Amino acid sequence: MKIGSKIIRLEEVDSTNEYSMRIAPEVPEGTVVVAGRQTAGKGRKNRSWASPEGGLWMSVILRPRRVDPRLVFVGALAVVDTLSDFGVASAIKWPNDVWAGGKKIAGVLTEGKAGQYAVLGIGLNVNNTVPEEPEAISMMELVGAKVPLEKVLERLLFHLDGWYRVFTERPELMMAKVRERTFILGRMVRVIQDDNELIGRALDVLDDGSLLVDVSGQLKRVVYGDVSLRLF
Ligand code: BT5
Repeated sequence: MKIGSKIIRLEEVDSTNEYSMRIAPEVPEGTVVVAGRQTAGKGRKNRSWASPEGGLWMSVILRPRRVDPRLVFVGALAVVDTLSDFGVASAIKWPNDVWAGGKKIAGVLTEGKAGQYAVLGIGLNVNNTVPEEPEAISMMELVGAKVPLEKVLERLLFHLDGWYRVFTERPELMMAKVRERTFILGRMVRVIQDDNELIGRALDVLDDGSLLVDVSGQLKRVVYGDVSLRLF
């Protein structure tokens, strides 16, 4: 299985994740869906994801052996490596964002049906801007010129394929890299999960993907999920 050996290209779609879930039962593993724009791009908890022309909006259909929330890091690491190929320094904001230049440049959304398929969706701001999101930034804004979108996709697929292999075979190695690439460690964070909120210092990303936070001397493990994280 190679990620991207089959690519479905759409000019416009509601959401590449939604589309991928519709076709997942009938396509080979590693199939990629990429769209020029999304009319209903989504983040977690049905937050909306701005997906105008010029960005990279894509999903890959996978059939992992078991449900593993760490799949999200395959996407985040692949984005960081791709950006580095274009001279853009970035880092992971646990759990599912990639930040560059102090702003959010990409988001990862994993979904799926246990035992059947998983969809790994990535939104990366390339030649688009997101004027309605003050915290968003794009490659074009950072590089100061347009970036060849097709090359970005090519590099992203290459890195996704590599990291997916590591995730499958040596997840602890992948987590070591996540730890290295996460910029929030050592910083004060506010973690919001449903009605719960905690404030503390982010200490570590554990091998199971959770975040270790020091809350006034008490160590708390925050499990990956629909967690929002604010920095101070
Ligand atoms: C995410 O959610 O960051 C996951 C985004 C995944 C998008 C991809 S695009 C391809 C695939 N198909 C889909 O429909 N989705 C995936 P979350 O952590 O919940 O963050 C969402 C928040 O990010 C929003 O509430 C906005 O504040 C902000 N946001 C929206 N659009 C953005 C953009 N283009 N760039 C940066 N931030 C954005």
